[in-house]
Amino acid sequence: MSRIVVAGAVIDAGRLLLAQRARPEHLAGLWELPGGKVEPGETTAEALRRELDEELGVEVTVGEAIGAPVEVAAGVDLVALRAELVTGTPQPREHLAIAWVDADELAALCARGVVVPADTAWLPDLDALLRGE
Ligand code: DCM
Repeated sequence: MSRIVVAGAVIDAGRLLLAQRARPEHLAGLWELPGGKVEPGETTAEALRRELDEELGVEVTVGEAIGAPVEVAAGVDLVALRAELVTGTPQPREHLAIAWVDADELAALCARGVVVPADTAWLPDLDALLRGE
């Protein structure tokens, strides 16, 4: 059975929320769209709301999917969903840091190779959203 990992594209005032991974070793220090594994019985939206509450201490509303799912491991698909902050200011409870980036900053981070590889697949979609197209 395939497992789903959900990641959130939280956009506020033309900036995207990125979080810097603390683990595992091969991903530590890289920036990602925050999220995590969908547990049995959860929808992807429910899982994203839970993960962003646990990891960042924020409440979000979840919107549509962004881009296409990415297979991050055998039988593990990563999906990105739009999200908007409802309450709270993101705090890096499980990450090394958080950052709000505009379209140019996101492109620069991807070009420097400091974004989690799977997440770079969504760069065109995120770029369009951040530029308001
Ligand atoms: N993952 C990813 N990009 C994200 C979130 C997660 O590539 N934005 C990957 C990293 C792990 C797996 O999904 O291989 C599970 O994520 P986590 O360790 O955060 O539960």
